[in-house]
Amino acid sequence: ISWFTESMSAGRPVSVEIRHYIQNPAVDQRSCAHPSAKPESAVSPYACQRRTTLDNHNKIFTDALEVLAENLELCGNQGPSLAFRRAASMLKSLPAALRRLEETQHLPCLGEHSRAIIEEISECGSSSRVEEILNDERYRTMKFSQGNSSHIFFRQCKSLVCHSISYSSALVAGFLFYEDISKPVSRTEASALKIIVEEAVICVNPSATVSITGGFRRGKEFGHDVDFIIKTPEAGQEDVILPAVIKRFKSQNILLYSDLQESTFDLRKLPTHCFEAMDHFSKCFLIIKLKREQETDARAGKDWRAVRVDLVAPPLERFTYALLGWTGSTLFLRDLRRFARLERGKLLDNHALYDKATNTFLPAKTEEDIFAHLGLEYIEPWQRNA
Ligand code: DCT
Ligand code: MG
Repeated sequence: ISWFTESMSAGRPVSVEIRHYIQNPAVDQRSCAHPSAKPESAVSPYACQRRTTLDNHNKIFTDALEVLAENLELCGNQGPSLAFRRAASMLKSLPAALRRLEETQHLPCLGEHSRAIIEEISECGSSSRVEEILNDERYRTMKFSQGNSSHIFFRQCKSLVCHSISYSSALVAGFLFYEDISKPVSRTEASALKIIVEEAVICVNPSATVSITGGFRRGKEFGHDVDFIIKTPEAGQEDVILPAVIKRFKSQNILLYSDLQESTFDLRKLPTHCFEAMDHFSKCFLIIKLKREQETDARAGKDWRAVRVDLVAPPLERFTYALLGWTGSTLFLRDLRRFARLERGKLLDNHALYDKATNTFLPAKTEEDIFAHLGLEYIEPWQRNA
């Protein structure tokens, strides 16, 4: 365990569990319950069969693997990048820090490259390849210039473009509010936005409700945007609510940018086989002016910041699938769909769950119903941080 205590002592105190082990050398190693120690407590290769909270005990490894993944993404190598993301995600789900390299032997999602990185960090405290990337001009320009904001801006543009908004209008909005939208949104700011969105939605339709989704529903303290899902009990209301909400934001003078995507949802076209694509629900991508508590901006008179907000309004009978999809994380959902298809012969997306064996759609009133249909233990939103 020397590599561990050495590498950990740099940034964090040695964990209680390690101290316990040091103080009780006679303790049978196998009785120190560690997920990788015993085959019967094997870690699943699917993120949807793991509970991944924000309490990451292997940050020293996952940070490094995510740098590698991010660098590959910036170079357009999505496949190899995903392998590093999967490795990091699996390590995040472990209930304790890795103590010995041998513990990785029974762990899934670790390819030759990920293992080599773990080994090097175990022995030297850092990875030379990761250090190289962190010092690389290109990577630094993307990630660190102007206080870490370019990277987030890049993500913002990527996210707007993913949502198939025209590049030019997204870029114009991105540049206009660059400084603000490149700063992370806090949970407090997300709660303030929820009040604003709720007020507008209820004003337009008193029977509609608003729930926060995305990272904040999973318990994150910061996000790059705030995601909301709107539930309308009357059929057809989902198509008219978003234009009305946008109109209200405009009249309140808090709308800085909006892109409304009208619903292209068609029940007859289900099941879709295109799982990575955006869903067909009515949705909008907004930049909203959020009043600050204190005027912290250097430029006098600016008592607000710009925040990216996504709203989605699915038809009532699609709500549960949409809620599950919009809660993420992206990797958790990717694996849930993959598991459904490969292990259960079912097709899951943000619109429906379809059983290929019986050619039927499986109904779900709650997220628990979807997990039950898939024969999976229920995973709470705060355990979906894969
Ligand atoms: N999503 C989806 N279909 C897509 C893309 C995303 O259903 N094609 C879901 C996955 C997560 C959710 O939408 C919100 O997306 P993000 O805001 O990008 O993710 P996040 O987890 O909320 O991240 P952050 O906290 O940084 O906002
Ligand atoms: Mg989000």
